[in-house]
Amino acid sequence: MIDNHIYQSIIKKKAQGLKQIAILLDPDKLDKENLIDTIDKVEESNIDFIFVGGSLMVTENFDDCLREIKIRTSKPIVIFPGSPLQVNKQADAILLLSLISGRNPEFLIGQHVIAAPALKKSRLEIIPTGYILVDSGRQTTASYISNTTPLPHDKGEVAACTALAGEMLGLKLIYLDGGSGALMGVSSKMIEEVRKTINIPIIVGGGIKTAKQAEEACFAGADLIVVGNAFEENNNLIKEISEAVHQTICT
Ligand code: 1GP
Repeated sequence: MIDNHIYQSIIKKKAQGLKQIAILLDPDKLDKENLIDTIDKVEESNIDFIFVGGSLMVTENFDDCLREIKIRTSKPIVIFPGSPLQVNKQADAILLLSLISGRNPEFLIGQHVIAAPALKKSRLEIIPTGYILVDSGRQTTASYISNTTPLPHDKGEVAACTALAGEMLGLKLIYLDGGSGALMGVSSKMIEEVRKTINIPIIVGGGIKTAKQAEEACFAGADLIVVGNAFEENNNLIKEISEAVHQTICT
């Protein structure tokens, strides 16, 4: 798929003031039975996207996991890659992440150069995304692996300037992430400051465990919420949180 219809669908929903939600699946953490059960729950819910990825690839499940998801659902599959090894043409799109909160050239451009030929061949829809890792109260795998310092939790103005620079550089989405299993999610204040500063859609994830947290992030200006750990722990939350997100309309 080489058009940009997934990105356009996000833009369209944003223009209507509608909010969206993605479940994040980490193939390392799911055996086949769990995966099938989770996808059944996703099918019963109004989850908009299935994000697949992880900081590491400890198992060899990545390819099988994507195949299994594709068999069981027609929801769009978007790779949220931890490394160039996660480029896989079975998905529909990939977030091409530039870690703009960090100052490690490998994650700003180095890995992208390595991945570029495989990305081109994959024919995936490529969505250039400014990834802003926000301090969440403890070191996360993402900050450790990327060898970058997360943006301070209470520095909304730094997040806003970082996002603005990303937008000016032509990035299409900004992802504010506390990191997987964050103790504190990204604050509403930070989301609001970023929302006031940029026009492109904002993704928020990391540590969202309840419908209330998801709603607050939406009201603050998030366009797309990502939930991983909370759904892994209790997949009955998939329906509840996705309904809460869709009921949040901001104009
Ligand atoms: C992590 O934003 C994602 O990069 C999701 O985080 O697993 O904490 O929901 P959680």
